[in-house]
Amino acid sequence: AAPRTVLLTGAAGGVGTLMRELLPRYGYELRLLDLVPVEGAPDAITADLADKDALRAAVRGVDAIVHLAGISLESSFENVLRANIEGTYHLYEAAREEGVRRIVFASSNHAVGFTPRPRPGDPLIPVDTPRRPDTYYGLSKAFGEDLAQLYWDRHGLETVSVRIGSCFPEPTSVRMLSVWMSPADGARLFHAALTAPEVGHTVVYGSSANSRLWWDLSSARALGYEPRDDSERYAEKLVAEQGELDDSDPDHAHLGGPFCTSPPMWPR
Ligand code: NAI
Ligand code: 15L
Repeated sequence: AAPRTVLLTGAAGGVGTLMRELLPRYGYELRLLDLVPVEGAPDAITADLADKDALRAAVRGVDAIVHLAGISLESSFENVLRANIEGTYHLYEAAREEGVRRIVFASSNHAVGFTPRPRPGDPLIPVDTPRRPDTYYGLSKAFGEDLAQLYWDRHGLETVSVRIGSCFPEPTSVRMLSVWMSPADGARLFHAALTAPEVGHTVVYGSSANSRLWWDLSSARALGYEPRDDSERYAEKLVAEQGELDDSDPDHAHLGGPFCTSPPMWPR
């Protein structure tokens, strides 16, 4: 049966705030969790991914989990280890113990960030391209994907790992014209990932149908995802402001963009 009750971790964050609004339109009842209180949601669970008892209670009785919580930029190895590597492990353990059937894991393009950026006419980057993390952050997402594979192979717990490009209301850079996932397409993709009949562990890229797309969306489309947005309508303005990507600029050489050279740092 299609999942109804879904735990949304990281509900106070940027993507969490967007999905809190959009996913209920597909009929889901969301249970929210974050390290910090979720504005306007007094019933949200305030818990750290390090708190095993809280996670066990949070996943009890849900049909599926959309796991967004964690550090979403580069940070010290110790911070990334605790929040993203150990935290994701604790969540998978709680899900296994409570018999949750499926997790949608917010992976990132930064798991493959050092892959050279395809130039116009080059083939799109496939999902099975070798992992090339660009940061400790990207490394933690590569770990999460491997953890998901382990829990499928050993325990039959299914995951769709979504290597999100950039999920924000609008693209704000020329790079984002290639990697943008509109919030509405993000909700479409999460819904497809929650409802596709059998997924095992499936890795997909999370983007809209951008004219300048860098990677292959076929594994996402195979889940039933039909993106409707294209960042190209923002292209004229962004290119006028910033110019086209520069082949000689190291910030523009790889999928991960500036994460490969001077990654934005997690503030806390
Ligand atoms: P965000 O930083 O806005 O939100 C992350 C949330 O996780 C925050 O509300 C934070 O309080 C919570 N959190 C952090 N550590 C926690 C812990 N130990 N226990 C419980 N909660 C904790 O990030 P955003 O942009 O909403 O991203 C959501 C997820 O999607 C992240 O896992 C991120 O890595 C991933 N992602 C996002 C992309 C984007 O374009 N926004 C691109 C690629 C991946
Ligand atoms: C990510 O993984 C980050 O969480 C997000 O804040 C963006 O920077 C995004 O990647 C990106 O590559 O633009």
